[in-house]
Parts: sequence; C-alpha cells; structure tokens
Amino acid sequence: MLSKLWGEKEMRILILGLDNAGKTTILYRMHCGEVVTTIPTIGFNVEEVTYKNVTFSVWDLGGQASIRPYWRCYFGEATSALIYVVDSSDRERIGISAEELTAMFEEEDLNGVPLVVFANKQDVDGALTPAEVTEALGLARIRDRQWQIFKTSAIEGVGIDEGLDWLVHALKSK
Ligand SMILES: Nc1nc2c(ncn2[C@@H]2O[C@H](COP(=O)(O)OP(=O)(O)O)[C@@H](O)[C@H]2O)c(=O)[nH]1
Ligand SMILES: [Mg+2]
Repeated sequence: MLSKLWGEKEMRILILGLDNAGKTTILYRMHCGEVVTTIPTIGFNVEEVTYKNVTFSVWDLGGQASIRPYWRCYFGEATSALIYVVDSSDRERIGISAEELTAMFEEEDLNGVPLVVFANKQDVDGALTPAEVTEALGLARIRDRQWQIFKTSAIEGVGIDEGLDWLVHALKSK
C-alpha cells in the first residue's frame, strides 16, 4: 500500500519516539530497502531508508534536549508525516514520551503534519492499552492535524500495515 505514495513529490516521514520503543524494528519490518545509519556531524544517529521519492528517518528522542535546535536544519521543512512510537510496556517513561511528543508539536515545520501513533509492544503482559496511551499523550487535545493511534507489536509484525495504510490515505487527502 506504500506504493500509492510513490510519485514525483519528495516526502520525508519521521519515525520518532524514546529509545527502546521499537522504531528500528518497525523500520526493518517495513521492508522498504536497506537501512542506512548516518551520524551527521551534529552528533546524533539517524537511520534512514529511501525508497523512490519517500525517505523514512528514524530518530531517538529523549536524553539529548540540546540537539533539538539542530535537527530542524537537518530535517528541514520537507516532513510529510510523523510516526510516533511508544513502548506501551514502559509505564515509567510514558510521561517523558508524552513530553517529547508535545515538544515536537511546538516545531513549526511539523504544523499540520499527520500523526500516526504506534502503541507498540502490545504483546507484553500489562502493556498500556491504546486508550491509556491516548490519554497519557493527550491526543484528544490535538486540533490542528489528523491523527490516529494503532496497537502494534513490531516483533510479531502486527498493526504496522494498518497504520501505514491510514497514513497513506491521510497524505493523499491533504
Ligand atoms: N516484546 C516486544 N519487544 C519489542 C517490540 N518492538 C521492539 N521490541 C524490542 O524492544 C527493543 C528495542 O527495539 P528497537 O527497535 O531497537 O527500539 P528503538 O530504540 O526505538 O529503535 C528490542 O529488543 C526489540 O526487539 C514489540 O512489539 N514487542
Ligand atoms: Mg533504534
């Protein structure tokens, strides 16, 4: 279904979340090509897959607040969509994850950009439900962008296609 995005227009889809959320696992699950890890001189790791006109960039949030001014220059205005990955089994850090997402909403370049939240690690006993993740992230307060949450298990390959499918439709309807 990603093939519906292939076209002329350059697109960048950011995959963000705290470390250990499952972002890299999801990137490999998408089978869009070879993952390339770049370490820009500004000093943070970015994993990227480019397939035709679409680039997926994975970046760990948290722990390095000082890099936030730099990543904007790096990613530029070309961000078409945001995929936010949450480790639903990490109740301790869900608050930090929420703060990081809120901080991303402050970025002008991301205004109006559609958001997919993956409530990942649903295979783990005691994981937060999508409703609990929605509540913790304050998603119901979002007014200026399309958003949707999906329950996923990146390890089992569950839920990712559904999320990408929604995203493709959101991008097509913009
Ligand atoms: N149980 C479970 N473990 C997962 C899932 N997704 C990722 N993991 C594991 O969580 C750890 C961190 O995953 P990784 O993709 O490296 O996270 P990243 O830091 O966000 O890129 C790894 O040990 C993964 O195997 C999932 O859906 N369920
Ligand atoms: Mg990673």
